[in-house]
Amino acid sequence: MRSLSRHPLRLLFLSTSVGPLGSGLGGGVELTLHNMAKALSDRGHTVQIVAPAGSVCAHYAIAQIEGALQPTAQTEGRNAAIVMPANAVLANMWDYARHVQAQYDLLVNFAYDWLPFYLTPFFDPPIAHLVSMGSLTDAMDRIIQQTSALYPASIGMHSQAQASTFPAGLQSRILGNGFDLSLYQFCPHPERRLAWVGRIAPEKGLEDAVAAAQIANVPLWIWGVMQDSAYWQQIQQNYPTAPVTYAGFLPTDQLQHELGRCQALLMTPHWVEAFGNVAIEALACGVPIIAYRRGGPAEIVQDGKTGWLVEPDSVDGLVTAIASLDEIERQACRAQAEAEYSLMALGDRLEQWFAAILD
Ligand code: HBI
Repeated sequence: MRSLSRHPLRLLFLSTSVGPLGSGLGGGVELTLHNMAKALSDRGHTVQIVAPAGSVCAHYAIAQIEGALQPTAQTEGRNAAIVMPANAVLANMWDYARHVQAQYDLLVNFAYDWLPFYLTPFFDPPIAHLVSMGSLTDAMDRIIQQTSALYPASIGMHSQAQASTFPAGLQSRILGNGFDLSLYQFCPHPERRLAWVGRIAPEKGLEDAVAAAQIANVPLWIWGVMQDSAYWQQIQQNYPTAPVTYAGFLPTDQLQHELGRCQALLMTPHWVEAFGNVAIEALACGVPIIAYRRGGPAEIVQDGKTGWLVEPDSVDGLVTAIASLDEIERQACRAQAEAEYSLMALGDRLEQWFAAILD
């Protein structure tokens, strides 16, 4: 087996199929792929990316593949059949991989789709699968289970909560995530305002944060893609006098500047968030997190030290936590990001994962 420290690996990253890298259509997995490429190339491994045409990812080499984008898994029903559009970019990406596979030690799949899992036994180099969301459909549960049974070390996930949404017995390695913390500035003295960051959509539970801000009478600033404007209109009708400002979608460098000047980040998910990248971005700026005890964020927040964990769906719990923010040291938040979620920490976890697969 190639020992990682002496022999750098030649890695082929196969991106999500729902949109070109840089379009935002791939959501959190775009940031995850970029951070993993940086963590691994920083320590000498070579990374080649395969992604839908029109992709951009810093200075990494990208094979741009034409074809029809995949429908998003989270909009399919639990018992949805597997869909392969004509001239599917997903199929074309894996046909490209078939031709170049001999040049790589390991393939890493970032698509939450049936085909890459099904193809695993047909390829010579091993395939590591980064599963980026919780259980969504029976077909995906089955093929992930079958792949894990054949290749026990091959399934990677972000959090235990995410892994627990899949049928019992599925073996997976919990990777957390990692960020280039030099992009995030620590802010010791915030303004009197709270933050909420994410897609404006029902599963994110924005209405609870608005209700809490109204009761606590603290301004709430909201950043994120306006995915469901009817939902946002409904919130404004239900809370006409709430002290809230919707400030649009910001790229990382501007977001971290605004987020850093907030007293806390409110995380109010009504679904099981696989991880919660924005929680780490907040910690990196010294911003405490107030989150429902649900999903990935519940494994990130150190209750009472880097934020407060609240009874799920309890607005009163959010209000009590807002009143207790002065007990949290902002420096402890930055320290946790550096200890657990740096690119170095992620790189170590990835090398351990790859070594387990290559054994
Ligand atoms: N849906 N079919 C499909 N394939 C993906 O790779 C995919 C998706 N929906 C969302 C998504 N990826 C990413 O935005 C999340 O993994 C973050």
